[in-house]
Amino acid sequence: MRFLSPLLFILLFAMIPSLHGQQGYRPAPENLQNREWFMDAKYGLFIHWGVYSVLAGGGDQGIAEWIMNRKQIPVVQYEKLAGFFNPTGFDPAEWVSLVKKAGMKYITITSKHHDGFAMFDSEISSYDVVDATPYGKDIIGLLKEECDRQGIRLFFYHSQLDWHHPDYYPRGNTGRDYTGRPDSGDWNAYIDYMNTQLTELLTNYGEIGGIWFDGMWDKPEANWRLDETYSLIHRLQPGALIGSNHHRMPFPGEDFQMFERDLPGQNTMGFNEAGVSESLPLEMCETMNNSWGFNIVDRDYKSVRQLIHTMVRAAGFGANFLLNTGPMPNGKIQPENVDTLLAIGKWLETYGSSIYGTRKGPVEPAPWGATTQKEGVIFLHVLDFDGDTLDLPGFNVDIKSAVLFEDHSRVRFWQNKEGLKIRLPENRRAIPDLVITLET
Ligand code: JFZ
Repeated sequence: MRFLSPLLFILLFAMIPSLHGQQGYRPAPENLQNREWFMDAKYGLFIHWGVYSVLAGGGDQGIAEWIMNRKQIPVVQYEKLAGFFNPTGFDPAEWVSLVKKAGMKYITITSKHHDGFAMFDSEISSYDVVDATPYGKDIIGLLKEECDRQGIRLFFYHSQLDWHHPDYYPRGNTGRDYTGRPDSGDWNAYIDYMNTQLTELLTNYGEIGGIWFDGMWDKPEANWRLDETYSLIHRLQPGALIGSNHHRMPFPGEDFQMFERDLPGQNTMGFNEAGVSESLPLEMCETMNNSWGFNIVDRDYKSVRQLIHTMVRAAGFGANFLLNTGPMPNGKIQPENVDTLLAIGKWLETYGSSIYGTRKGPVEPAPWGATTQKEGVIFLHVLDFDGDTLDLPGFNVDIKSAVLFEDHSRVRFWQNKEGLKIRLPENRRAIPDLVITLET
């Protein structure tokens, strides 16, 4: 044992960098600043857009950006989609203005999804929007310019999983034999390729918000060389925030933790089993129907009320809300989504100060609602509660006053060692969120 343990130690250490991110990472001051900005921002637009939008889900519910894999389309056939991608109606100014009206502070857009197609001008590949489509313009570049103009931060969703690249080999759980790729390939050449594309994204478009990784789950045991990738990003842009949708606790080098279609700590989806980081910013993503990319038959839209509730509950957990839309192949945002975004934006025009710049409140979100707080005030968000008196046992912050957020009218409350009781005003059924301001 005495001989074995140092050996084991060395072995383990040799493995750690590949498995566990950027060793010894210390976020730069601008990174820490951006984390605060991120937590204040609270609300962003997620955009899944690629050549798959042309197929619009193929008439099946629940298929969009996964259509290549779900319908087993070989690479040579799938590549033809690029020839049909001509979103002449794409107007970045229209998109970014919508984002602003929606009350959102940032955009996270797919620079590359699992299908491997780059929505930016890549030197290392011709499988990109500039080289392979009749449109021929750099979508990411155009959007970034407009974001800079209008003061919106841009993040890139970047898939580590790649169903197109031949060197993504040995293949993982998806994108397997149907793609028609050779049964050989150089994994390290693939990682080099990915890092080159990331370098392009981090050097050709000015300052970006960060990188939202996805796809490691396709090959959990592979050597993703995360240490190298994360170091590269933080070297090129120390302020860029890195997150990864690996459904595990954040690895060193990651700057925020994300939750897919679940509130932090909840697991209705079955894949959100990781815990919740106590030190990093959090973000929850959700989509407006059941698809990320554009699906023409998926009309299962969530209501404005439902989405406001999710945003408020996320804020009650201290998490951002990243709400997704899948633009159509003509370059337009689905009109139903535009309506929803504007309605939530209208709500935020009034209630935004109880969301933006807040941190999670003193009691955890519960079926009745959630709490948020900032300097000197706690916001009580009553979402689903029919009674007259809201009982909050365990609420132990001293309250000076309680008023209705809307009109500052007085709200009765009782407080003792056990907690807080609030008498709620009547006629509040139609309100998506009854906000009460507690002065501390
Ligand atoms: C991933 C992507 O596959 C999907 O297309 C979309 O971009 C979404 C935001 O992120 O979704 C996943 C990834 C992994 C699992 C589930 C959904 N998983 O491992 O269970």
